[in-house]
Amino acid sequence: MPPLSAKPAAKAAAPKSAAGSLAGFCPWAGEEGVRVYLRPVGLMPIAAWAKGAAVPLAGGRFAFSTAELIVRDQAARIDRAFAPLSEIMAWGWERSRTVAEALDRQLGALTRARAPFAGLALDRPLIMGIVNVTPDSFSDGGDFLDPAAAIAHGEAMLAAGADILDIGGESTRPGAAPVPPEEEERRVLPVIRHFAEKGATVSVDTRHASVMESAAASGARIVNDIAGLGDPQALPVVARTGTPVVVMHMQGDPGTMQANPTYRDAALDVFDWLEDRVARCAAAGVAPERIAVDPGIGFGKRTEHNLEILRHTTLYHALGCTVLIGLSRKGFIGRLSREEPPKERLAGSLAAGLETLNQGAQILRVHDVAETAQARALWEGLHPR
Ligand code: HH2
Repeated sequence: MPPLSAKPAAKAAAPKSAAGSLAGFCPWAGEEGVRVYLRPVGLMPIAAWAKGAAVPLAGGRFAFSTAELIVRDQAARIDRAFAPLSEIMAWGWERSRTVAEALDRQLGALTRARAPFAGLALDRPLIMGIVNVTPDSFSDGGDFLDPAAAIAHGEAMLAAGADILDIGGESTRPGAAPVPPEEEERRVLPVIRHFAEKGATVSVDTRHASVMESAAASGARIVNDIAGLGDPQALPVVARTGTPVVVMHMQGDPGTMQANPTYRDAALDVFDWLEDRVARCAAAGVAPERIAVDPGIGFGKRTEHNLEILRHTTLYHALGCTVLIGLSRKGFIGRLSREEPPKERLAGSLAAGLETLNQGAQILRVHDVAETAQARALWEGLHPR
């Protein structure tokens, strides 16, 4: 092994430029249609910010001074480099004003402190407990179809530390058949009313605008839409009711999404798609503070797509919204392990969930609230504010 002080040869020959090691990086970055992305890496404790060594990540417990700079065009070209932020910003100005401004916008969104989401402070990771009032959900179908069972389950989740209850009446597992909105309402509204009357923060897990509207009227404070506001009436309903919204990415629809999902680059394609949805929301008067973005683990994604997206969790903070991750008990956990059935995927769910917390994710959507709350307590102890 060379001595630690040995300097790489390339460093001695680096050209004199404020962009340092990036001086010759990606000469085509200023061309029309090229996109740049910033993925914070090497996260440090937030105390590094007070010491002036780094900038804060989304107002949370981490700070960063280095990022992966990713540049790609509309075709197949993609370049990646790791560098200090100061070099990345200098490089941007050396390429073009448009590149520099795009980087500046992303850095602003990455570092901005986050307002509360649906009235809930984001000073600790939030736990969204899943209440599936369905006969056929992939991991607990039929367990809570009866409203009394769903209510008892939600009560137990609140007692165990859930910050939000996500109540859904349609399974979206791969191959699931759609449920008519009237049936969905029949399943979820009594449960939503019960928890709203208790003052709990309730989200409705639906892709149907009519269900969003009736759920909001019944006290749901958040709309969670796996179709990313695909129903043409969904965005108008969200804008009109003033409800905060979870915008999730899905490729295709549940019936066919796992047939042959393809991406140029999964993490970046999902980023672009979410960015477009956030822009559409802004145009309709729904500000980023009212939006949680979710890359949609398992929705039209193979195992390697899911892993690539999870590795890039910090990238999504550049959208300027809350970041929500739902990976609890999902199929890729079994595929990476020993093909355990869904109810035996808790350890993998916690391991991957903690990995996303280590990248600043603000909300975890989970089936196992008590166990996640214990993991969060440990995580909070290890990462003081
Ligand atoms: N995953 C499921 C359902 N809704 N919403 C968001 N925002 N993110 C997710 O990852 C997500 C979601 C699937 O999980 P589950 O509800 O347990 O299963 P099913 O759809 O079979 O009811």
